[in-house]
Amino acid sequence: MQPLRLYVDAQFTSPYAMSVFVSLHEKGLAFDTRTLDLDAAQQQAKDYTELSVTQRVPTLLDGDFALSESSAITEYLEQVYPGTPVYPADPRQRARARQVQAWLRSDLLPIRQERSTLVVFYGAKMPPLSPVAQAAAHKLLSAAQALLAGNPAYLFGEWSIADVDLAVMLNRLILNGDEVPAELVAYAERQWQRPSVQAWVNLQRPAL
Ligand SMILES: N[C@@H](CCC(=O)N[C@@H](CS)C(=O)NCC(=O)O)C(=O)O
Repeated sequence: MQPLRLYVDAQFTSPYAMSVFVSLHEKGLAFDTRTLDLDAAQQQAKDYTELSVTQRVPTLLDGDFALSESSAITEYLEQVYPGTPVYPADPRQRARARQVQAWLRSDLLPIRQERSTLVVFYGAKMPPLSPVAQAAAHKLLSAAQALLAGNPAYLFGEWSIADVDLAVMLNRLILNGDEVPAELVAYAERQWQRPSVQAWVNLQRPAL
């Protein structure tokens, strides 16, 4: 059988590519990785656009089936390779996990702009947050505190892929040295220690 193939960015800084990479690891699925230099617009090359109509990473190739959009990919993996789950089993918890994923991908834009994942994966340091980004950070932190009321180890009882997505967003602030409540720092550190996450964090990155 053909192994799965995952297309990611060459700097391994895409939080969306990371989310799929971690899911594949957690599921113990064999896959190879292909990198695209986004700065050189390789995502617009004809070969790639034939696989990915969105011209973005990640894209998963499973045989002759190519799929983009990270949370669509992880849901596909969950359905087709259910062995080791990356989503909660309970329908309401699973819906909440999807809610967290969708929210992190569609909201909080000022944080994503002012705290790029170069902070997370290259140790970059960015200037203080603008007022609009401070407001977004406040929203992120109060939502995270509400979701993690009582300080559980994970959002939904057991680990799920939503924990990794939330930890990346928190680490945009934490690793820049922005103020984040201690219990959220501890939560993000816990997610970061996971071997599947470390596998992504420790990838050999090209110099900037
Ligand atoms: N909603 C998408 C976002 C994917 C995305 O924005 N990928 C970025 C890298 S982080 C990309 O491919 N950018 C290249 C471009 O926009 O040309 C997902 O979850 O997969």
